[in-house]
Amino acid sequence: MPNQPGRVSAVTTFYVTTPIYYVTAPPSIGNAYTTVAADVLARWHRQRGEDVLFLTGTDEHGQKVLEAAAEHGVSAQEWADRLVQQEWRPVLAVVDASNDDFIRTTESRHTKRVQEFWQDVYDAGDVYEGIYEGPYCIACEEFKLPGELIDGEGGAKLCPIHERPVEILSETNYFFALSKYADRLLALYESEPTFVQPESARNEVISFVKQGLQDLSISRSSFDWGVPVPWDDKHVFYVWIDALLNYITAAGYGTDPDTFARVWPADVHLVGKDILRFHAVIWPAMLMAAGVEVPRRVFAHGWLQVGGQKMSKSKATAIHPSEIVDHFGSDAYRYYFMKTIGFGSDGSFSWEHLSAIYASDLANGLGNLASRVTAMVGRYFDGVLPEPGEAGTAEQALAEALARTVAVANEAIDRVAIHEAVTAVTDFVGAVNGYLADEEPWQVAKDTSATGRRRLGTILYAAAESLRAIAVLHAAVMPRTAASLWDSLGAEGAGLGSLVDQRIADAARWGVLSAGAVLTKGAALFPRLDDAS
Ligand code: ME8
Repeated sequence: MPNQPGRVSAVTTFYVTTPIYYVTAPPSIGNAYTTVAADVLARWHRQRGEDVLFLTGTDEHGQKVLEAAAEHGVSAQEWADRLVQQEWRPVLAVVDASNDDFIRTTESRHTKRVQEFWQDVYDAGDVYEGIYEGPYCIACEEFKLPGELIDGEGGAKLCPIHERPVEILSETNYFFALSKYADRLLALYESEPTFVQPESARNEVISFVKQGLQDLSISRSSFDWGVPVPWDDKHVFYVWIDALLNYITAAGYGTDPDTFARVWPADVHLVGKDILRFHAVIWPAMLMAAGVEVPRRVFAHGWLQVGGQKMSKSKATAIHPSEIVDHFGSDAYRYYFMKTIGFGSDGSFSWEHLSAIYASDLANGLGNLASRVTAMVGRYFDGVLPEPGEAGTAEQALAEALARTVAVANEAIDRVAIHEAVTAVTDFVGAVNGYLADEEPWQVAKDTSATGRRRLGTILYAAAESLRAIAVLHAAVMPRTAASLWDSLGAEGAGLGSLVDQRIADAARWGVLSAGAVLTKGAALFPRLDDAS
C-alpha cells in the first residue's frame, strides 16, 4: 500500500558496489583500494543508521580467465574456484571489508538473470546479428578504436592501457544497438550532473559520447567460457555485458522484487578510471534498453602507482595487500590509502611515505593522544573519569570544532570525498592535542586545591569526551583501533553500548561519555614499528 502514512519504511537504503575483479591473478593494492573505499562508505552509512548493501565479487568469464586457466593446466571453472577460495575471498578479511554479499558471475543466480535480461532486450529489438572486425585487447577484454592504439616495437600496435599487442578479431556476433542511446545518455549526464563523478570523469564521458557511439558486439563464438546466449547456443555473451549485470542480479533483479525495489538504483558504483566508459556509457544504455532505472552515481577514482611506476605483474611491482598489512596492520593500511590520496586523483604508494604517515598521524597523533589521556586519568583520578566543572572558552571551542568536524566529514562522504572526511577527523585529533598543549593538565595537576582539581577534571573530561567522538568517527576507516579506543574509554561499561551502535550524529554531541567511566591505558594503539622488515 504505497503512500499510506506509517507504512512507508523510514529507513534510507545505501547500496554501494566495487567492480567485480577478474580471477586472473591474486589481488593487488590497486583492487583493494576500491574495496577499502567502498567499505568506508558502507560503514559510515551504517553508522548513519541506513540499511546498507555493500557488494563485491569476482568476474569469472571471458578469454582472459580462460587463458590464465590454460596456462595453469586446469579448467576455467577450477581455476576460478581456486582463485576465489585462496585469494579473492581471503583478501577481504585482510583489509577488513564488511561486504554484505559476494557475487561470482559463474553462479546460477547470476547467469540465469543475464540470459533473461538479454532475451528481453533481444525481444524488444535492440540486438541484431552482424560482423565485427577490429583490434582487440584481451587484457581489457575490449575492442579498441584504431586511433586509440600506441606504437610498439617493430610496428606492433599496442593497447594504450596495457601496452601489450592487440589482436585483430573478426567475428559474426550479436550487437547491441548502443549508438541509438547516445542522445538519452547525454540527456542523463545533463539532468543528473553527479551521475558521473568526479567532474573530470564526467567531462571525459560527455565528450566521448558526443563523438557518437558505435554499436557493441555482445557475443563471442570463438570460445565457450561464458554465459550461453539463449537464442543461439553457438554463442556466449561477451564478458563485460555479463559482468555489469552483477549489480542488479545481486540486488534481486528478476527474483526478489521487494528487495530490488528497496535497494535499486544503486547509490554509487565505485570504479577505477580504467573502466569508466563501461560503467558510465554501456551500463546505463543497457539498463535503458531493458527499462530498468539507471544507478544514481558512478564514481571513478584515480590510478595507484608504486614509487611513481605503473604496477605490473610482469615487472613484479604488483603488491599484495598482505605485504603491507602484515607489517603495519589493516587499520594503518586503510587510513593511509584513504587519507593521503585525493579520492578521484591518481596516487603513488611508497613504503617511506606510509612509514612517515604512520609515525606522524597515527603513532604520534592519535596513539599518543589516547595514551596520554588514559594515563592521566589513571594517574590523577585512579582511572575514573571525573565530573567536569564549568566549561571554559577552550572547552567550548573544542565542542564547536567537533560539531564542525562531523558536519564537514558527513558532507564530504556525500560527495565521496573520502580523503576530506578522514582529514577532518585527523584535524580534530590535532585540535585535541593542541588543546592539551595549551591547557597543560600536567601543570594544573600540581595545584591540589579544590579549584585546581576541578579544572583538571574539566580538562581531562573534555579530552576523553573528544576521544569518544574520535572513536565513533574513525570507526569506518579504522574499525580495530576505534574498538580498542572504545574499550579503553570504558564507554560500553558507562552505558553507551557497543561502538557499532553509535551513530555519526552522536559523535557531534558533547557530554555523552558519563563521569564514572573507567578508563584503562591498554596497549599502544599504534606501536613503534621495527624498521628492519
Ligand atoms: O576491470 N589503481 O576487473 P579488474 C587503482 N572485471 N585501482 C586499481 C588499480 C590501480 N593500480 N588496479 C586495479 C575489471 N584497480 C572487470 C570489472 S565490473 C562489472 C568488471 C581496481 O580485476 C580499480 O577499481 O581488472 C579497477 O577498476 C579494478 O581494480 C579493475 O579490476
